[in-house]
Amino acid sequence: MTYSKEELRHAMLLYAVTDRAWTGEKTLYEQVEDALKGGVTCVQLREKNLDDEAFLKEALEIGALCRRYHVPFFINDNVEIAVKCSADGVHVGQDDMAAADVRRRVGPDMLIGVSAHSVEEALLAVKNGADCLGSGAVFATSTKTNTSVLPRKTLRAICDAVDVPVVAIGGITKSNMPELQTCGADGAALVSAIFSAKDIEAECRELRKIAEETFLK
Ligand code: TZP
Ligand code: MG
Repeated sequence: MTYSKEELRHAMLLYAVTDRAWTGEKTLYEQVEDALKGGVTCVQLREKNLDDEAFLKEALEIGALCRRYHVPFFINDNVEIAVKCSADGVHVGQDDMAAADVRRRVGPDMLIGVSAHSVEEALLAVKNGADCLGSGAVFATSTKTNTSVLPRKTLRAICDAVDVPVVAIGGITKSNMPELQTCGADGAALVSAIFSAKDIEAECRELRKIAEETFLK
């Protein structure tokens, strides 16, 4: 599946980044399906501890699920897994493979997302082939340890500097999402607010409504 720039911008609206910390009663696959039913517009599979065989198996299954819902599917960090499961995209941080090397490895069609914490990082990522950016943490978070809060001014400057879609990430909840209204981002990426919810589908339905009010108006 290829996505136009406008489709990719829309995909940033409510972007679910997975975390298996809250699996148990349900599998990650079931949780992702609940999130899709609730209206998430993009899914990123983020696995920090799975071996490659288990990661690939899961990526193939969840990737197929996302395709059924016509929602773009990204793999976090692992370019080889992204290629093997024909993901729509791969998302890399500043400490992972540089965007230009990722582009050489994945070819012209796969979407590349890059984390950017400054205008310089954002411009370089786009120059090197990034299709979309993730910027944060916009609020304090305990989901990722090696991150600090990005000043709202910097987020605004990043969004102004690039013409690729930008998704805000980090500590976003239903109650603080509206604070992002004027930052220029195209949407919100969330981990714990989605995957720690008791009823993920209902939670995503509410988050989707707030995301539309925040980012589409
Ligand atoms: N990158 C910057 S903050 C973050 C990532 C992956 C974690 C976001 O998780 P949460 O639970 O939505 O704060
Ligand atoms: Mg990373």
